[in-house]
Amino acid sequence: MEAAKKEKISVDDEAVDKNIFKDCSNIAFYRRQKKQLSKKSTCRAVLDSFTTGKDSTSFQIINEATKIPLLAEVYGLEGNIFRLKINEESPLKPRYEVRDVLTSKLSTVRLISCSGAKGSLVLADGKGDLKFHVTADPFKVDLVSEEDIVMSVNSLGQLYFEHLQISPKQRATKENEDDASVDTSQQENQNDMGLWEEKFGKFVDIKANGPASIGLDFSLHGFEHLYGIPQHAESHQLKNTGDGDAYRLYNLDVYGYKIHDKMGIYGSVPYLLAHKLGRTLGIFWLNASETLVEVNTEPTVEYTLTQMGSVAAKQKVRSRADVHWMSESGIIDVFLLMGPTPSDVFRQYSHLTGTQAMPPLFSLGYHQCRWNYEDEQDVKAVDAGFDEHDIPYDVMWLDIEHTEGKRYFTWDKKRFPNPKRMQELLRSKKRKLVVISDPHVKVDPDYSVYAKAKEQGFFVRNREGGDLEGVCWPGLCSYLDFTNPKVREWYSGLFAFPVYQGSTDILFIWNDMNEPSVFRGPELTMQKNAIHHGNWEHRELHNIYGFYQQMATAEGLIRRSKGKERPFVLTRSFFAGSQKYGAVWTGDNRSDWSYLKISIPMLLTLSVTGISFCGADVGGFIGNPEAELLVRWYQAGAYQPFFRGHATMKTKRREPWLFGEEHTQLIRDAIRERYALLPYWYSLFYRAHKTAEPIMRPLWVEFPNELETFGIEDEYMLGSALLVHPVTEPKAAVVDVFLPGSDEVWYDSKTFAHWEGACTVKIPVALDTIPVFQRGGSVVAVKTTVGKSTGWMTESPYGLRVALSSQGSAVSELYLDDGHSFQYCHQNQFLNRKFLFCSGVLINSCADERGRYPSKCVVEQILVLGLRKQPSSVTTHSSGEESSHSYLIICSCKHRHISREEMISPKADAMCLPQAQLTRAFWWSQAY
Ligand code: NBV
Repeated sequence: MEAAKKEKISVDDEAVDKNIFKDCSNIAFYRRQKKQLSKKSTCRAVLDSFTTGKDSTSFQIINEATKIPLLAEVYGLEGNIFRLKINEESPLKPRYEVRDVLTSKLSTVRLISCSGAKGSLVLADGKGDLKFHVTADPFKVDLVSEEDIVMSVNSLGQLYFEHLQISPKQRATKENEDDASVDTSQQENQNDMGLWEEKFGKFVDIKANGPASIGLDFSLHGFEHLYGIPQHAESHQLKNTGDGDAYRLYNLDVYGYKIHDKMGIYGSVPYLLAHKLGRTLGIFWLNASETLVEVNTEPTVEYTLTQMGSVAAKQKVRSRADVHWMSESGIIDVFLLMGPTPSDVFRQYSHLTGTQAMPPLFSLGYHQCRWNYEDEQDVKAVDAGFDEHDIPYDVMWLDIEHTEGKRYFTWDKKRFPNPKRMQELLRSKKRKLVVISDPHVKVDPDYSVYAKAKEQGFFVRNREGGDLEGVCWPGLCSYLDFTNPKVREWYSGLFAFPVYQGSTDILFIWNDMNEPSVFRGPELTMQKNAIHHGNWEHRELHNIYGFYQQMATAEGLIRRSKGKERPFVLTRSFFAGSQKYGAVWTGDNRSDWSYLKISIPMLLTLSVTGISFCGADVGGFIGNPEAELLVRWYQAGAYQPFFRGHATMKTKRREPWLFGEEHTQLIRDAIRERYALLPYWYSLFYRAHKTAEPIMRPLWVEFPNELETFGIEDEYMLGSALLVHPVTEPKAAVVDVFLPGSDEVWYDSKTFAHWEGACTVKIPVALDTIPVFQRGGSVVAVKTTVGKSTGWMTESPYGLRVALSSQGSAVSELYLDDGHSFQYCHQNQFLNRKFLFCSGVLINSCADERGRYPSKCVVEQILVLGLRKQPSSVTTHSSGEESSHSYLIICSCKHRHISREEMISPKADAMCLPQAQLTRAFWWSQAY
């Protein structure tokens, strides 16, 4: 075991050894596709074969070289989505289709065929303006909206499908072999092309099913800006891929990953978004095998076409983005999300894969982690340190060393002799504990988890049929086969309180190493020919393995509470739809400014692909941050959805108070700022859960009609009200902040200085500055006092920060509930309030009549920014006990502009209500 640890962590300060991982040139299916596509053989759709069924329209596609028929199925889905499935018409055996990702409620719309020109067929849903236009020869599809071709499929002729074949060995023994069924081109250079066997270093991948790869191209007309396909340590906007430099989607454990690189790291969401003025699109490629994505954008060019007399006729060539998807196996199952707006695309994607789970409130607080907190005493001391230094925090984390020899679900008896006592201490502080649970299981017949899983055949198997064994933290391990529903059910049962000895209801879970990480495996992961439930090879589903572990864990936490409590599960590996099960973090980053900086685009990319609850290790996992970097990282992390400090075992201790009083104060301020904003965060999570709006939003999402925003990734919107521009450079004295929107007003959230939008402002920054700007037209709810943890703040009063638009109005919603149970959805126990400021009156009304929740909270402070006239009086009014409406009326008789000083000290102009009046204005608690 010690050897295993050394093997993994000896590289602490070294760059990633990229030779451990493949690049495109080492990937046989990539080489095969490239070679075959260069031959330009075409495909044609057989128009006579078109049949319309209840849900779909299907037709045959024939590749002119192989003559083997493919079957294409087209579905119209509710809400402007097309689904195109292409499979072999009669495969030798079934090909893998991803399960458990799509929500069960997908509703189809009947597509009707309209007449097309000769040699084509047009399908439309009869409702909208969208058409699915199939050209037969060569086969291509155009998606047409209002006579405009928005997207084409296979217009570059890259449809590629390797048909399953019998192996050369079987063929040799088979008499009367049928030559016609063999794609002879695929037999060429067998060794080099990795058809039945592929080598990488000392690893040999023997492929029982032979070559099975697929591919297809998409051209997006008028588009230059593409986003999505996490996870890469890369810019938010996708870059063009040169030769052999595709974005790789293959979940891998890459310790201290290199940044600005397209190699695959921990998770994969095969979903890409494209945006241009007037339209946003999505392409969701539902395939869980290794996938490569090539991207090529051609910007708009204007060129002189002809010389007619003295006048040169200019022609504008539209920009275009080409996207080429290639996967090692499975089928083509692609969803085309037609927008047209960014929020439409978010909603469409959530119809397919679900929305962000509503998290328990505590998980939005600050998390303190380290590999490792040594023992109960250490936990106690760190916990007390937060109180001594008056720093709020919610969750203490324990890494792998808390277990008995890395046997998850157990406790190291020396270090943690009494885990319940430790949890009671945390409970008394209204805090929680998160412990790690990895997917590998130590091979040890005396370890009950191992023994039971072994007995029931719950491990992934090797190609010989035995349990697969690999090396990980505990030494020799087997890996639970989470793709098997029975394994998931059993595993989720392990979290039951009587089964998981020493656990209590304040204990939550962290799934790590679930790519899965296998130390001596190819690319540090599981060999592709390992066998899963249903006899599927690991290659078919590699990218979804971690998804299934988080799914089973979340289910386990729900079950242990008899369905009452919301789970919290953090996962390192993920797939499309992981948002339904909890949070994701960006793995083993480094204590370096460049990693702080890249955390923003990495999180923005996760956010637009549905995973809103995401974060990066604050301080950087590997290395020792200097105080300035640590402070800046806390400031950035305070404004990112998942906020956890974490560090690897070789680093110096770095609890927030270990860097001198000045820095302690700065970190305290950053964390307190996070806690003050909790009502806003919680409301954003509710929106993400209900309507799929991302929480961290790239500027292009909020300002889709402003070209300047499309490439910005050093700042972002938190919801629609706050613009955050974290400082990510050392010794910064000033940051350039772009404030979008020509009709917007922006207020500095600390100084209240304001600017009109559509400009870049130079903001002077000191070490205590977190550049955050409130958008005019918004109301941000805060807590006016901060407690030791979220649990201490349930009854603390609210403040409202009303920032007026140029028209003098503002609006927003505030969501609240008990913060932990499912009562909000089962019993409507929630409150959703709307604040509207208009013509000097702030109206607080109910935004969702179904909700009921008794809250004792009062609003004790209202700050109005941007009043043009000084108020002469401020009164509150409630329309009676029974009513849920109340009003704050600001009367202005003197017509003059208010000075900045007056805004800053609101007492002078009565913008801040006296306590007595406000107590009468605690709308929600009066109403219920
Ligand atoms: O469990 C130890 C670490 C963990 O602290 C880290 O957050 C994970 O990303 N884990 C990886 C395994 C080993 C890292 C060398």
